[in-house]
Order: sequence, then structure tokens, then C-alpha cells
Amino acid sequence: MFEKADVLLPKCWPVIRVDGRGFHRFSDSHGFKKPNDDRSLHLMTKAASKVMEDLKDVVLAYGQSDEYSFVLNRNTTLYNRRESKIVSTITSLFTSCFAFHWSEFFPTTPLQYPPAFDGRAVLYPTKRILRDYLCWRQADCHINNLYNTVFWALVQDAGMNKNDAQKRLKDTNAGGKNEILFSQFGVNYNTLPQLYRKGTVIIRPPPREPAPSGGAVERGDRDGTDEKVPVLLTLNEDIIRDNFWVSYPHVLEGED
Ligand code: DGT
Ligand code: MG
Ligand code: MG
Ligand code: MG
Ligand code: MG
Repeated sequence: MFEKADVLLPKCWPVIRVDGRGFHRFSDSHGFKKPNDDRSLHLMTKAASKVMEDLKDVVLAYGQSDEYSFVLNRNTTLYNRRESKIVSTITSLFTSCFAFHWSEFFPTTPLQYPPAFDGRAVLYPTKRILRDYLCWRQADCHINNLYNTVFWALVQDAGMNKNDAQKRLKDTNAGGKNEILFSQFGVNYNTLPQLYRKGTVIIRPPPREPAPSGGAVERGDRDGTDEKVPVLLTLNEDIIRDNFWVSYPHVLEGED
């Protein structure tokens, strides 16, 4: 009777974003490699995949750094679209999967304390605005990664102290940072792993092709019981340009 009504607006795409609580400290306490720790990035993706396997209304997840965004089908009726129920379930499931699978990714580093994630819901009224949101997160990944890559090269490889490295980078644009990486460290930023530069996007595979008449090839079903069909596709692709969305039109199907 006193419970607040918090139904997500109809028709809008719900996005639930989880973000590591105090991961600046968490990454230090657990000896994360700088600027990117593959173990942590893959553990994040493992936890996000578990969320998607469990909650079928998630059509796409995008992750970078200590965050993952989950896009729900715009017409989802999950928990009657109750915001607190959806956000708390996704955040809690993600967090427990992160802790549950920790030792697979960090076999020699015990968890020092229980990790936590915050979660929030944002609503996007159109596909275009939803895509703008995803562009923003991927652009954020790129900007932070470029900065962190140069910063840690200056500190770890060139022996600069952190204050000087920060000053050195303060007034550089993207071109300037690329130039430092190339001229001083022989690194071409564009050849660094896409995992670091683009983050990770998880989608479901496109619907099956109609079976050719006569000799149908049985591909099994998509409920996770048949190993032959991947349940999820995990990609490190650009999701800003149209290419990705043209290749996988089923992800945001339906009207605008
Ligand atoms: P918050 O989210 O307000 O509770 O505070 P933080 O500390 O989690 O801040 P946030 O989320 O803005 O920044 C993410 C932090 O996580 C940032 O300090 C860098 C760290 N981090 C994330 N991924 C990695 C990684 O792969 N390697 C290292 N060394 N650090 C990482
Ligand atoms: Mg934060
Ligand atoms: Mg955080
Ligand atoms: Mg973050
Ligand atoms: Mg109950």
C-alpha cells in the first residue's frame, strides 16, 4: 500500500547500467594491470553473459572498464516493468556472478573484500537516442583508454612521475596523444586490441535461416541446451557506425 509505483514508461528502451563501486581502490587492492587488466575485463563479460542467459529480455549488453549496460527489449513486461525490481535483480545477479566466477579469472589472487556494483535505469524513447547512448559509452571507452594508455606508458615505461605525466597530457588532444605513443613508445594506438579500444558488446545470434527445402540442417534450439548453437555472440566491434547495426538488424528490431 505504501510501496512507490515505479513502472518504467511504456515503449521506451530501458537500459540498466551497473558500475563497480570504488573500483579505483578495488583495482589497486587486487593488483589489476594498468591500464587494462584482461582478467577483469573478461570476468565482467562473464558476469554480463550470465545475466543475459538468465534474463531473455536483455537484447544487448555493452561493457567497458568497470561498467556494463544492459538494453532491454522496449516492450519488455519483465516484472511488470517495475524499475526497482529490474534494477536490483540485474545488479545483484551481476555482482554475485562477478564474485562467483572470480577465481576462474584470478586463480592466484584471492578476493580481498566483497565487490559491489551500483545500478540505475535510464529510458530511451527512440532507437536513435538509444544508439546515441551506446555511442556515448563507447566514445567514453576510447577517450579513457587513449588517455590511460599514454599516461601509463609515460609512468611505467618512461619512468615519469604521475604528476608530471598528468601535466604532460593536460593540453594534448587525441592527435597529440597518438603522436606521443607513436614517437616515444613506437606504439600505433590503432593496432592495440579492440577489447581495450572498443569495449565489449554481447548480443544474441541472428534468428535461424529458414531451412532449405529438402535437406534441413538441424541446428538445435536456442535455449542453451544445444552446444552447437552459440547462445550469445561476444564482440569487440565499433557500435558507433552503422555497420554493426546493418550486420545485426535483429538486435533492435521493430519500429523506430
Ligand atoms: P564509483 O564508480 O563512483 O564508485 O568509483 P570508481 O572508483 O569505481 O570510479 P569509476 O567507475 O569512475 O572508474 C573506474 C575505476 O576502475 C578507475 O579508477 C579505473 C578502474 N579500472 C577499471 N578497469 C580497470 C582495469 O582493467 N585496470 C585497472 N588498473 N583499473 C581499472
Ligand atoms: Mg562512477
Ligand atoms: Mg566505478
Ligand atoms: Mg566506471
Ligand atoms: Mg519474493
